[in-house]
Amino acid sequence: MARTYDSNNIFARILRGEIPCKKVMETEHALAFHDINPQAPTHILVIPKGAYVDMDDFTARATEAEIAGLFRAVGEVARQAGAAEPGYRILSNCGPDANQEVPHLHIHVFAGRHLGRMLN
Ligand code: IU
Repeated sequence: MARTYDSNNIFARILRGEIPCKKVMETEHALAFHDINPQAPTHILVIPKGAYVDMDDFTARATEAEIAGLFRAVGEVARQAGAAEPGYRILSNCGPDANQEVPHLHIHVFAGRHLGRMLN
């Protein structure tokens, strides 16, 4: 069953402007900002503006425009970071087994070093 959205989670508060972030890009459907605890030289989080807990929730309820908007933003963020070449990794933790920390969908964009086979 889908998890309930907590509108006081930290990323919801960032979206409402209650907490600052190091913004990278903002579009109609997405906000991108630097991760506070970067795991690579480039570590950016891209989040939908809508209230979605995780990828499961997003892919079940989001509109086509929201889905396209989020993924366009991910690609754009990576290009702007100069990461399209030599490459980057995207990752989204969904739920407790994936150790999802913040219950608002976020896509990690890692770049700027050789990333090995997996990040955990
Ligand atoms: P996770 O996929 O839910 O495990 O990742 C949450 C990320 O959010 C993690 O990389 C944190 O460093 C990051 N983060 C942040 O950028 N700003 C914050 O205020 C908090 C977490 I709390």
